[in-house]
Amino acid sequence: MLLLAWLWSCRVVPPSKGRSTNHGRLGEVNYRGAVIAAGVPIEERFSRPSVMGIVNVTPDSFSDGGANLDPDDAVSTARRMLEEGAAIVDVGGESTRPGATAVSLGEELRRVIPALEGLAGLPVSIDTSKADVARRALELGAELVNDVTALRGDPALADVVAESGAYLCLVHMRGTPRTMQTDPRYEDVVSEVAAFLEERLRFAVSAGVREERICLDPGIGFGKSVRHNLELLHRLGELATLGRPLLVGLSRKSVLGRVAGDPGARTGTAAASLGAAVSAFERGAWILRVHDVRGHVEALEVARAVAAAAAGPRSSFAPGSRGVTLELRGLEIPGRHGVEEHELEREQPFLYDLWLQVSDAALSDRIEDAVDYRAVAERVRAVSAGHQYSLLEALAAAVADAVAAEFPVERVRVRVRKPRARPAGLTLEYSAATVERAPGD
Ligand code: HH2
Repeated sequence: MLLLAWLWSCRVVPPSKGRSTNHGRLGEVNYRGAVIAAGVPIEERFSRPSVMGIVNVTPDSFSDGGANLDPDDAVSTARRMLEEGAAIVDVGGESTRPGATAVSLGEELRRVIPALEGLAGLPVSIDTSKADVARRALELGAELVNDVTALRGDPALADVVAESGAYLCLVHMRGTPRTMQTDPRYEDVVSEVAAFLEERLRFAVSAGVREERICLDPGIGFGKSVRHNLELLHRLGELATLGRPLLVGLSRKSVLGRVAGDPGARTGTAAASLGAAVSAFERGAWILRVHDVRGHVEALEVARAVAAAAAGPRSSFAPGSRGVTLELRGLEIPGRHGVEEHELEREQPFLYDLWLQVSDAALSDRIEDAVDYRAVAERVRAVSAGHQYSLLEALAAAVADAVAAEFPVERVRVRVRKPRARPAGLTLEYSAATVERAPGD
């Protein structure tokens, strides 16, 4: 059972396509159903970072309201965004700016359908909380449903997404657009947003949406003060540990104008948006939802190249690196490691996560070119059983040393987690140590 669960969690991440967006692949793939049917995980469909262009077919969106209300304008804006390097365009017919009032189903359909028809065959996301709008958009070729209510708005939406096999973005929002900015308070905004997204992720999966189709979004500006938004960005890495790609929408939002010194700002500039997007990317964002596509594509391309170069040979797991990464996640092996007396006496579960970077030879699809997962798991068990380690880092290093020395990997990263650690009588979700090794280190 353990082996089955573990094998299921093994994922192969193909080499990056080099550019920061993959709209270039459009010529080769018919997105109207083909990708959905093929079941490509969202992290393979979108390389990191990817840009999502915003096309609001609304009269009242906080920044581009009215600019794309005419379907012809919406279509030409979307086409331009795709030409400029957006991986997808997000078409919405209802503003969710603070204070916005809801629009009827009929009105939302009237706004978005002509635009979606004009974009047939192009990569489109539908920004809606309504099942009927999503259904119609998916029929017209949309491949992603971007729901700012995270499946809490319309009870029928989960089924529509699950049945279609579409990608799904779950967004954190406190309250509704009408009320969300009235004195938002959190004890710890990051852990509360993380707990919410984790719960919505579980809900979506239980409703039949495949986890690998889902991305998560902290919902910048959705029921958050300036400080909350900045803290969420600063600690974005903590949300990345939920294991799903992060979509982040900062573009032109008021937080940027307020940081720039105007306490009453309702928008931020394009330049501030670029800076914020790069910062979000560096902290783990995968897809950036933006109005100004060309600038973001260029800025993020530079940020990606810097991240890849800075990684150098010591950390080839950086975004954009080439090669194949195999992931073995959540391998559970009981052990007696720790500094406390009781830890040495009583077994407790340890979770091992391994990232194995292997050469492109593994793409040959020949078993003899592959790494034998079962043998790796056996080796981890043997290292764990062979010695009682006081410290997680020593245990992680011993596993990494063994795997780097004995398997055909170019690099290995090992994380050892101890769930429900209790330092000083406080409960942690887990404590962990991570070690990277290459053969010969
Ligand atoms: N922000 C807005 C709308 N949809 N979706 C996701 N996933 N993430 C976001 O941050 C997000 C979103 C609000 O921005 P915008 O669409 O530009 O404005 P409006 O809601 O006024 O149309």
